[in-house]
Amino acid sequence: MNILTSPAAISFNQNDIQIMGILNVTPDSFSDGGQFTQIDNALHQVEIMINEGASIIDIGGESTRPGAVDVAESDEISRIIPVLKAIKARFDVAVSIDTSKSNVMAQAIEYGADLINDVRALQNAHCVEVVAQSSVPVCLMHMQGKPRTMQQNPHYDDLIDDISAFFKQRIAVCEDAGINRNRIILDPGFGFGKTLEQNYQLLSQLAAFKSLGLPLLSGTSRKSMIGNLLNREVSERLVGSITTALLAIQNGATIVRVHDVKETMDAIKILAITHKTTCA
Ligand code: 8Y7
Repeated sequence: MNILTSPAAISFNQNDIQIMGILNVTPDSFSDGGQFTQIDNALHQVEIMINEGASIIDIGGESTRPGAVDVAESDEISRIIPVLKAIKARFDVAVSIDTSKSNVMAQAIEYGADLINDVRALQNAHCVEVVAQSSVPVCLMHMQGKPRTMQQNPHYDDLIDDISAFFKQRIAVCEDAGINRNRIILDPGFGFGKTLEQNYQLLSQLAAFKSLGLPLLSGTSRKSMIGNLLNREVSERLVGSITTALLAIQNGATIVRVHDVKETMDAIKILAITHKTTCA
């Protein structure tokens, strides 16, 4: 186990652990109140996360929390692209763009995005083609339903089998379009159409997806699966976030998407040394 810190590209080596720091540029983001909408604030926040050990910064312009409404493409572009440009001009860090819209993907790729992070796994129109025409890696996340209604009674015949089948189908679509397997990262999508029990089953059985042979990304930071289990407000979910991140890594995740980079890094360093590690 080797902890990659910046500068770094996205690593596909199963021994490399990477922290993806969340930078939200949506005005209605539920956990930072949209306070980083200004570019200067965004850059400041990015610099802190890099210094704390994030090697990937994830920028999102659309809130996908349960109940969230759709954001216009032009709004997403005007939120994301200036921040992407500013980060790439200033820092040597991999930038991930959290979007499901093909035109946002295309512009982001043009301005140097290092990863497309799509919670809809490239299912929207033209997304597969846009990514195929580039050489950028993509994270395919599983979601059941749509953000507005996904937490209303999610159902699976078999949670792990159903999500595995979804991954296989999306990988096949990508490969057919010319996206090589070695550009694909998988994410089971904690909180996206899953009950509390299903989220914790996923966390404990994450290793089941390793048989697909692709890197696994896990995003549990500050989510309801923590709040609802522990009865904690968003601001009180740090311990739960770190604990779930660590469990995800122990169960096979190599990238963790987090708000609290410094604290997560402390925990990962302790995990890594027990795996006889050199920390980068
Ligand atoms: C995830 C994500 C969100 C996740 C990946 C939140 C954009 C909700 N969650 N992307 N995005 N995985 N890959 O609470 O779990 O951060 S948004």
